[in-house]
Amino acid sequence: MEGLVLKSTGSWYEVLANDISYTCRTRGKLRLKGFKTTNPIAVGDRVVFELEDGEEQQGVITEILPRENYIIRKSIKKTGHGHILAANIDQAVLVATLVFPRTSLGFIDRFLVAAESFRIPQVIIFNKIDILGDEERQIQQEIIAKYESLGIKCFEVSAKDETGITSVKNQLQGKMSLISGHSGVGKSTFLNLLAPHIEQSVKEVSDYAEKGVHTTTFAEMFIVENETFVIDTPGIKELGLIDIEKEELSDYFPEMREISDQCKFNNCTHTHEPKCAIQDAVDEGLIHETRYMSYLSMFYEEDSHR
Ligand SMILES: Nc1nc2c(ncn2[C@@H]2O[C@H](COP(=O)(O)OP(=O)(O)O)[C@@H](O)[C@H]2O)c(=O)[nH]1
Ligand SMILES: [Mg+2]
Ligand SMILES: [Zn+2]
Repeated sequence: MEGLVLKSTGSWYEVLANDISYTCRTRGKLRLKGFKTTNPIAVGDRVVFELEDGEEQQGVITEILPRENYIIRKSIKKTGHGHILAANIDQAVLVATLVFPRTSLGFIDRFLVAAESFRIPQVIIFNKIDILGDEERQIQQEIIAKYESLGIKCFEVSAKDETGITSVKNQLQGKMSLISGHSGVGKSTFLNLLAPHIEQSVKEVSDYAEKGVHTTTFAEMFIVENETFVIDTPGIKELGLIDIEKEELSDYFPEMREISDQCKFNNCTHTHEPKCAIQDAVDEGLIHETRYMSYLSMFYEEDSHR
């Protein structure tokens, strides 16, 4: 049988096949070629499994089907190994808020760059528009115009009074989406609205302020409806920028990638070099200054801070 991994604990997996959920384990060593990972199978993997003798809902995974993409970070436990967080993601969705809490542009760019490095299309949902004043709404629309010019779909919603939810539903329909964002932006409220059966616990923002508590600690997939899945991730750290080399960073800023071959030096880092197409584009207003600032901030970041 073929199925989709909804949950992975490391020792057993929840696999969905024909609307039925099976508890599966693996037998022996199961690995995709060329991979050194601490976990062979991740949420989102499509697998082949067979039922255990005499069992109706317990199986053994025998094969992992090739992945469209996957999100990996360096393993903290085993050097030279990766840890796969999720596989086969159709889109990475960031839930952001202009206020309460404020999602910084630097944080948004980090998320976009990480997703871009895994070749996953990005979507931004700006939540809590019900509490924005006119001026804030204006600022938000300018931010949206900026990201939409980069080809990123943006939505303005209020999970509280259910404004703008239908268009987001359409965007998620039939896809496997990874949902991320700071604690308190309203991810759980939003997921509950999409699929009340998910029953995520909603926490007051002030509850988090104490210690940055996370209610979700590992990636888990939820079925919104037939063929529509969301994976709730604990946060941006889970996406991680750890594996991006400085030299390739500008490749993950689409507007920089487009013109970097016009720099005078082919090893241009776009930080101080003369005749740099990217620095020129910033000066001319063709590349947004905040995007370039995000680039510099990621570029100069010490490895230990990543
Ligand atoms: N005003 C307003 N509050 C919201 C909205 N969405 C969520 N909240 C509130 O924000 C707080 C955090 O929500 P929660 O869903 O737990 O955020 P999560 O940490 O991202 O899962 C809760 O008090 C929610 O009631 C919204 O659209 N407008
Ligand atoms: Mg939550
Ligand atoms: Zn350059």
